[in-house]
Amino acid sequence: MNFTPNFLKIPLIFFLPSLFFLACNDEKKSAETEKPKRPNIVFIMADDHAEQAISAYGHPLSQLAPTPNIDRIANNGARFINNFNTNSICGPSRAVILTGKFSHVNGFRMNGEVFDGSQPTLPKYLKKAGYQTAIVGKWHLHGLPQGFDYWHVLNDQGNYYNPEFIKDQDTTIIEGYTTDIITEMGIDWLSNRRDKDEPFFLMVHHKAPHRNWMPPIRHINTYDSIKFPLPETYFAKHEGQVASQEQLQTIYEDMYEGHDLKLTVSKGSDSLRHNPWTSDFERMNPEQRKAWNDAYRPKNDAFHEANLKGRDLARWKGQRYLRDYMGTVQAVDEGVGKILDYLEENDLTENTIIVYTTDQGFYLGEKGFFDKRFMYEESLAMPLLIQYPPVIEKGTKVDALTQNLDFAPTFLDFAGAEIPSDMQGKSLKPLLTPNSEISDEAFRDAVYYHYYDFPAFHMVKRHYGVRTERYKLIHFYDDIDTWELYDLQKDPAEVNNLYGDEEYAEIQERLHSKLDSLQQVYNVTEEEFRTTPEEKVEQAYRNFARLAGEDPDTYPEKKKTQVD
Ligand code: SGN
Ligand code: CA
Repeated sequence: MNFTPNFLKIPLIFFLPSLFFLACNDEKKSAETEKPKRPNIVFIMADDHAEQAISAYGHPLSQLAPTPNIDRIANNGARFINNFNTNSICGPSRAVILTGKFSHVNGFRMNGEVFDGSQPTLPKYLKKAGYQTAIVGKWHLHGLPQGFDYWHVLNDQGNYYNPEFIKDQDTTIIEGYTTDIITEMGIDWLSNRRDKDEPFFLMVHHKAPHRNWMPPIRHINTYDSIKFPLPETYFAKHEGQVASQEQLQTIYEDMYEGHDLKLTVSKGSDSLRHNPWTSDFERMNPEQRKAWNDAYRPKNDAFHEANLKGRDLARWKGQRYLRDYMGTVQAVDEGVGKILDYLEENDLTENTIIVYTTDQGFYLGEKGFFDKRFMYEESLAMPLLIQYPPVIEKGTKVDALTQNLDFAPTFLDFAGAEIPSDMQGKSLKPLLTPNSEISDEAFRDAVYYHYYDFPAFHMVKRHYGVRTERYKLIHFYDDIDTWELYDLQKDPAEVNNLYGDEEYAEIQERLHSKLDSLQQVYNVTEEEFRTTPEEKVEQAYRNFARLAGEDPDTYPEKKKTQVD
């Protein structure tokens, strides 16, 4: 007997091959889902964004100018509170991030050098691991980006208004405000330019809040009524700190009143006082320029009427600086919010590592300073926030001593790629994984630092040193030879140089030997301590005097007087 009714016979024969294919397909699918999921990585980096100006870090300044969107990353993931750079200056920090190697190994020691783009880098390794790679915004390594499937970068430092961007071999001016343009470029790549089936690595590099702190029109007046607290060390005398006495980055002595502080020549006028690089303002279109002048004119007029002198004038400059700086930060925060929203709306949040950081720390008036470069805390610290919901618990705080050196190994680790043995950093993944075998204390007992960019802008002497959880030892060399030692627990503002203090003799010795051993571990050779010929130092001072509109014969001497 045939139990199969005739009407079913034909269709069954007809469908058999398709059923077979379906079964195979299912098998293929399950094999695919078993493949480790490679997370996407969105790396957002600002330029010169101090921890003091990110509200997730809790500093009083930032509470008056909060960054709610950047804080979303901290709340959803981890906040590193002891993350440092290895060389506090833009290009070198970027080179360290790309290579996972110190400046003396990747070869990019100071701004103005050309990065050897042929060397292995993070984007190249990620590409090999199957990632699509892209960078938009500030590059500043001279030479064109390599290892990226897509890049569209600012020409050199870039400008705040209507900046020039380079893509392939073309340089074009893009109308608008830099931070907004860079955010849009990032979102455009995410939505229109990538292959949606592959994991991706996107670097969004902002220019802001870099000098000369020009806020977008919508934030020109945002902080007018806020009185930011100036640091206790605003009028520091730098006793026992020779390099600090000789720097040229004191807000009330070295800022250009036009270029930096947007001060006009007189009441009622819109012409700026000392303004060595006119193109920052001249490149605005008439509409931007009008909105700008209308906003600054009444504030500048009030300044002229007040006729401030001495410390009052110095304090006024500090306020103007902080208000402008925070205005540029607001646009960065809004941009971060847009990218986070985009990722959420497109179901990308679960499988994307989102990072917020900056190329180095920055002074917001501590010791009277702006800029960075020094191995002191404000400049050495690098904010670092990371979210990745499948692994990192919300509100994680990492105390370990970490560095930008660790970024490349960390991303490769999360991507499931091998970490090359010549990378000098360590993956941060264990610090982010709950109940992992490594404690914050065991991760690293000291960080090594070396700054080379002298003579250059701001005249910060060459120096290197070591920082442990509690102490810091620094050697300034080149045209000086001085050591500094700080007890960060007792003196977080680093105003008491304890080098040579009997009470600290043993600690000093321990730090010296730690420094020696780190130099050995990281292959630092004698070659690193070559000094600059005297005539070059002298020439650089004279050039900066000219730039500042000062008399080259007396400029360095001026540094010895403080506002009293
Ligand atoms: C510019 C700035 C300096 C700053 C360097 C390096 N002057 O030259 O104040 O230290 O960049 O900054 S500016 O008035 O032209 O902006 S870095 O972040 O790129 O290293
Ligand atoms: Ca920078």
